Amino acid sequence: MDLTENQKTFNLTPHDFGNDFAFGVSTAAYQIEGAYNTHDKSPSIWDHFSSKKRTIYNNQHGQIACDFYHTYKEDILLMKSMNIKNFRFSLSWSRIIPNGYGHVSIAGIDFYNRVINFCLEYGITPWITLYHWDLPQILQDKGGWTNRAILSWFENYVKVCATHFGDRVKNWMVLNEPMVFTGAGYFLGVHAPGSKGLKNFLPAIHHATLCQAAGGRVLRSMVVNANIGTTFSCSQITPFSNKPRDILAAKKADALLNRLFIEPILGMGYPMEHVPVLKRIQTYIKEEDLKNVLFDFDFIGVQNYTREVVKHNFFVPYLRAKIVKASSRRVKTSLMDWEIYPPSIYEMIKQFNQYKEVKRIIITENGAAFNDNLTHGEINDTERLNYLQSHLEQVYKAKKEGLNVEGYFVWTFTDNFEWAEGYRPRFGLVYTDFSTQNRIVKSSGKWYQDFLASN
Ligand code: GCO
Repeated sequence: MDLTENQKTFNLTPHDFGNDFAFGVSTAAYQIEGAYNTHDKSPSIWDHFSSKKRTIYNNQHGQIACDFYHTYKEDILLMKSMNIKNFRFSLSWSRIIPNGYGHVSIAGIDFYNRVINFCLEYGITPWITLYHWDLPQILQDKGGWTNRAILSWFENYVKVCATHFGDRVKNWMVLNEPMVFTGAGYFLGVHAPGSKGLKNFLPAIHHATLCQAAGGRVLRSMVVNANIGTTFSCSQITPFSNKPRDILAAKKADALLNRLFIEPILGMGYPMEHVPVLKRIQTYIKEEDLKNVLFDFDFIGVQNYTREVVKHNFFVPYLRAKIVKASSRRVKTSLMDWEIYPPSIYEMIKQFNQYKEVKRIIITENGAAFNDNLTHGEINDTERLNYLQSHLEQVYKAKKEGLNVEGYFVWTFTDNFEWAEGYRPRFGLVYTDFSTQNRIVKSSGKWYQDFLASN
């Protein structure tokens, strides 16, 4: 493999990041497990949403995905062979409690016990995300995240998970990217459950904010020595120009995309000054909520992929701000049309370090999708290799400046179901041949393996 310029200059080892720095990989239940109706598992909102026509690229779905439900041992052994010591995965609520808040599935608990035990047997630390977007459809039929009852449903779900797994799992994340699952799923309608408008978005925001803290409290009360976090999607927001209205538009977008869920945790409330429409959340706020949205997380998961360039646009309701697509800016992009802009991860580490109450920051997702071509049984994914190395260099820059960052998890291990885009975007360090379920370690995966072994 010809080394690119970037590879010739990349000379970091894990040692440079400090002994307590956690390197790993991140995945999510609906994107990898398959076994969508095995035993008594009930449909999730993604099973339901992807069963409808034209919601997912080429009408694809996660009924099989990477078949991790059946291949978990092989995949974990492959991680072991790649020197990966930290594995982030999520639990499927509808596999564990099929009716959402009652009967606990023996088969569901057994599956995750087998995954956890196999990880521990091979010296891999499990990092569990409780909610990565796959709400039981049966709860969505009762309003899902727009129904305040989700607070008790979610607390019960977390208690069940803590009861069964808390003796062996110490690293937990409560929610994955609430901005995305409320925005795409309850405002734009482009993700499950496909709801739209403020009447769904605003209650979903508040109930997710309540649940991220409530989930933390349940874990704190039930799991000894728990390391409790929650995760946020975040991108550096750059104004399109120095015009005051573009600078204001960028501030509005930053408030909505980067601050909306972290600041209530810290007692700062919702960032209404730049997004006045958020004042309408008052409708859903009860007196006790003001303290119940607070929680002292042990770490915050920062999930960064790109940056956004934003300009004023009068015609965009509520925000008057619009993202300027990367493809129209003639910049390097990934297959998702996301600009490849490594300094964004540095800027986000810096921005989240400004919240003095945040104890630790872990990059719980970073990665990129490219066209991965299988050539003579190999995938020479140089673009992904350069992406990962250049982003790690930015993380190191932050670390060297004394900023708080204590981990880096690559999104993702194997190519998997990329939500509305289906299987077209491949993010994996490992290639998934979905027709055979064979795994082929890509050049980026081989590099990560060597990097993790180097010191
Ligand atoms: C997210 C999700 C992942 C995605 C990944 C690539 O951050 O949106 O956590 O499930 O697959 O980010 O888009």
